[in-house]
Amino acid sequence: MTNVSLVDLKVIEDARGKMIPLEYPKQLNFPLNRIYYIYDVDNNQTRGCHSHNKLDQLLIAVKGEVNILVKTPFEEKIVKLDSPSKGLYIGPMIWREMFDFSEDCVLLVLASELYDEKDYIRDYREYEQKALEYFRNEETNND
Ligand code: T46
Repeated sequence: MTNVSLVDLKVIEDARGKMIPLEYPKQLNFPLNRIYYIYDVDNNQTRGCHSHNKLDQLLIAVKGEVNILVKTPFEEKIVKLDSPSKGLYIGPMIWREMFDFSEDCVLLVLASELYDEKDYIRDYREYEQKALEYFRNEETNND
């Protein structure tokens, strides 16, 4: 799916346990400017329900599990994040919804930009219009 990919993160393991380093540009495809983490979310809550104009993000359930719906006007899928070694890259113009958080879930998010409310598209109709234009331009640029 355009601007979405599930990444297997390389685990460094020895007798003392496991570690996953994330470094730009080796394992991260964008320079990191912000991290945040989401936790203590009730199982009946849905978060997200928006898109970003520009932002690149990598989502990792460092503990527990959560489902992520990623959607464009043309396709959608649900990705289960249930391991600290799975990362979900979400680029620009992807609608996302996070739901079915396990009680112990800690969702870590690495982001390419500082927080900017102006980058959010929180209305689905507005998203759809902008996304149709964005993906049309992407197609033209890739011809
Ligand atoms: C995203 C998904 C995966 C800040 O002040 N700074 C921040 O860096 C962030 C992320 C949020 N906030 C404020 C803005 C809101 O007043 O925290 C409040 C909750 O944010 P929001 O409702 O946008 O949270 P989610 O879980 O719906 O979405 C978040 C990110 O905002 C979003 O970029 O892609 O996680």
